[in-house]
Amino acid sequence: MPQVHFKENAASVVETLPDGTTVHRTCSAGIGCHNLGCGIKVHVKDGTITKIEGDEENPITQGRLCVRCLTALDYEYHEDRILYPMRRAREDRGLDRWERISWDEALDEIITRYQQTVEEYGIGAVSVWCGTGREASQIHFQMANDVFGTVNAVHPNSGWSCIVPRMAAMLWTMGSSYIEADNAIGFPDRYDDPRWECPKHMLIWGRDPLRSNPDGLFGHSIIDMMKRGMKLIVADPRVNWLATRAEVHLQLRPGTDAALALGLLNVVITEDLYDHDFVERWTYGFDQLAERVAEYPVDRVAGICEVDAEDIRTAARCIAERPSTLSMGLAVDQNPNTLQIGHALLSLFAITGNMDIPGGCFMGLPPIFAGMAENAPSEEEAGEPEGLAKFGNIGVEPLGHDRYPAMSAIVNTTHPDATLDVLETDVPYKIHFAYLFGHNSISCMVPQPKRWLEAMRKIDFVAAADLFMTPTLMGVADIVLPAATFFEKEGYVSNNNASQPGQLGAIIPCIEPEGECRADLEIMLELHRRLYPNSTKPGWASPSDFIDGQLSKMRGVDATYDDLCEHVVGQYEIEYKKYEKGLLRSDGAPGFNTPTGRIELYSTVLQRLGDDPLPYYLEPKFSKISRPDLAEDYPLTVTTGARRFTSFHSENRQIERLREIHRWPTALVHPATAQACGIEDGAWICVENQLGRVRMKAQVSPTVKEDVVACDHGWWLPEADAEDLFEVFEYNVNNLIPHEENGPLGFGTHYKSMPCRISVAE
Ligand SMILES: Nc1nc2c(c(=O)[nH]1)N[C@H]1C(S)=C(S)[C@@H](COP(=O)(O)OP(=O)(O)OC[C@H]3O[C@@H](n4cnc5c(=O)[nH]c(N)nc54)[C@H](O)[C@@H]3O)O[C@H]1N2
Ligand SMILES: Nc1nc2c(c(=O)[nH]1)N[C@H]1C(S)=C(S)[C@@H](COP(=O)(O)OP(=O)(O)OC[C@H]3O[C@@H](n4cnc5c(=O)[nH]c(N)nc54)[C@H](O)[C@@H]3O)O[C@H]1N2
Ligand code: SF4
Ligand SMILES: [Mo]
Repeated sequence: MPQVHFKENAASVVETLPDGTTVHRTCSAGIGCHNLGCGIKVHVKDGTITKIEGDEENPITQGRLCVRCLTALDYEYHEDRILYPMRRAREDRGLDRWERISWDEALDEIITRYQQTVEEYGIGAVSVWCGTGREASQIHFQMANDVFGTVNAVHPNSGWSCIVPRMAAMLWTMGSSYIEADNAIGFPDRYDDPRWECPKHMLIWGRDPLRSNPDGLFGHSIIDMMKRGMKLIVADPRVNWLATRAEVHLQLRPGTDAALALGLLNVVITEDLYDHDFVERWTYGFDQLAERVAEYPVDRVAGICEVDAEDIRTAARCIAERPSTLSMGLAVDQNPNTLQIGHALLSLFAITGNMDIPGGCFMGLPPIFAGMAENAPSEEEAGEPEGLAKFGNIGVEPLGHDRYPAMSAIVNTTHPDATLDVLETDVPYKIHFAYLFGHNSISCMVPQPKRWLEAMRKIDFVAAADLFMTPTLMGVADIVLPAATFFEKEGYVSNNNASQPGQLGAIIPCIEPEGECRADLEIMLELHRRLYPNSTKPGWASPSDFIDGQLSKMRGVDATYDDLCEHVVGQYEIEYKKYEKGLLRSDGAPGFNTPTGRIELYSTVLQRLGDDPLPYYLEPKFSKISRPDLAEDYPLTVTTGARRFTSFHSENRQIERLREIHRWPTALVHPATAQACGIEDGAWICVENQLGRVRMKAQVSPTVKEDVVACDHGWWLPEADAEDLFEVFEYNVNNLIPHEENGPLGFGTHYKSMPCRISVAE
């Protein structure tokens, strides 16, 4: 069992400078980022932050910070921050008619409306919404259950197209939690540890970690490993910085990922480059996989993906050299073919013997993520959720799970797309109450945002907590609560909610909250206190109390919040070849945590869930091949959402220093295409398809394929008229993305491959 270990502090947690300034070491989390825990030093003078710098004592981030953390001061003290609870009449939704109220008034109203809803319509009418990766998302599922007593936790990202499909593929075919490229994250001396080996190659697939630092893989660790000799293979329709340094850049047609992955498998098998011993001892279904991949010869795949056949062969040969590692990104999820892309890529690294070896693909214990039943603490350990117990709806499924039962096996939210159907039709019942935190659906998360806005407006009462007024809050909220930043609250960070061991860090408050801001956790504890005044449940008295409870449920963690604060950050010990040692299965036997005990190249789980047990390719539903009729009007392909350094989804648009770097929503257009359409660099253009249109600034650049347009996501203009919802529908690229075009089991959608045309905007 990997344990968390702490390095003795070389620097004190709080240092006082001669002028009285105190310098606080803490972990950065969740304003303008996920809860990632980059080491940060905060200079405070007379209760005000004066300077921010990287914490070189942090063994993982070693002093590096991105531009969003470096400008966090501008965020903290921005004049637009919401500082007090506010209310507006229901008929004023969309209008800038807020009145300041007290916390008591706000909480009383939320509770009254909640209780009325439950009394009149039953607990099913209550919903709790959350976005990505902040403190709110750490506690989302539990608070929906424990405080609000509902199973209808909503995360409306179409097809749950963010990390969950990857996790499903990892869990169902490999029996593992998040499988990440081994970047020596758990060794105190990192890359110098003799147990670690530098990967020969890293395959980076639909991910841009230099900009995104996604869940557990910091971009800087890729650079560190490149300095030690690691070479890159990049599969991406765009030439990003890493692709310019790659041995092979597979510049595939958007959405054709599964075909490419099957082509790589084809080379490895036909050229006999696989690890026979590993395949024999540890995998299930190799012959069936070999038969399936025979349907994807390299020349066919090269045609589908518009990639050079020789490049596919070279890439496969590189990956077969051990150790090699895989970094899969969001493009894997944002595709209805998602489970098959994941399955094929993981199988590729499994049969080449790259799983769970030094410098290979690091496997994790089964996840404590999203309330997964198998790994959740027993009811006895956790205590019964008060809310659920009160309404006796334990076992009741979240909305949409009747149509997409596979969702229940991986995540405890409603099915995202089915949620819109329910809101629009009131079938099987109407939602009357919503609490939103850390979530900006209308600017960012949902496709067809106008439909969602209209549907959310049908909800009788909406309360929401955020740091800034957003198009979503302006559009639908009745009560707004001011949320605190990580400078102002207690908390913790852990990679992927501890499903993939990495670091565990403390969020240590260093200033008093601005105005009357409160942490999401504090707000939940207060609501719990008011709703269940007689509760004796341990862990609900204070944030640190609650965090202690969370930590005590984590495997390999024997620390309290105070212990964490003393050291700021801890690392998980790394253990390789866990499958040989009985460390991956709940029964302690050697092997993998799958029904056959082996890595399932032929997945008995997918078969049971009703999908093909072997990976296969699905042509994108609206592509020029599937829909030549659409291609006549919309000959180009739009891919969306490649991350920018200067924003986190819809956040940070208020920060002038960041807007100076990247001011407008931008579309990358190839020079040949720009010329054909009469578009000049920097021109405002209209990007449109059969579903809608959006305005973007053209950046004419040879970094995209000739017939591909790559658009920013998450745009709105805080400087625009609030009552025009900050012009969100002018600039939100999700106008072009379809509702409910998910894969067979309900996962993935077309955020990264839709048809479009472009023209100079009027
Ligand atoms: N700065 C910043 N960092 C972030 C975020 C942010 O908004 N801003 N968001 C966070 C979140 S929630 C997430 S999920 C992660 C995601 O972060 P990543 O996994 O890095 O994902 P993206 O940036 O969406 O896209 C990565 C790459 O996929 C490429 N791509 C586009 N279409 C396709 C395709 O069809 N196939 C393939 N193979 N590649 C394609 C893009 O060109 C891009 O280079 O980032 C997190 N980090
Ligand atoms: N076209 C397209 N659309 C996409 C994507 C794409 O690649 N392309 N990416 C998708 C992905 S992967 C994701 S995860 C979603 C993200 O979708 P969302 O999670 O809805 O997006 P955010 O903009 O991060 O919204 C978070 C909101 O929470 C607020 N906030 C920040 N910190 C806190 C906090 O501590 N407490 C509270 N209460 N509020 C806080 C922010 O101000 C912001 O308004 O977007 C998806 N949308
Ligand atoms: S990844 Fe960048 S923005 Fe995010 S916490 Fe780390 S330094 Fe800050
Ligand atoms: Mo995401």
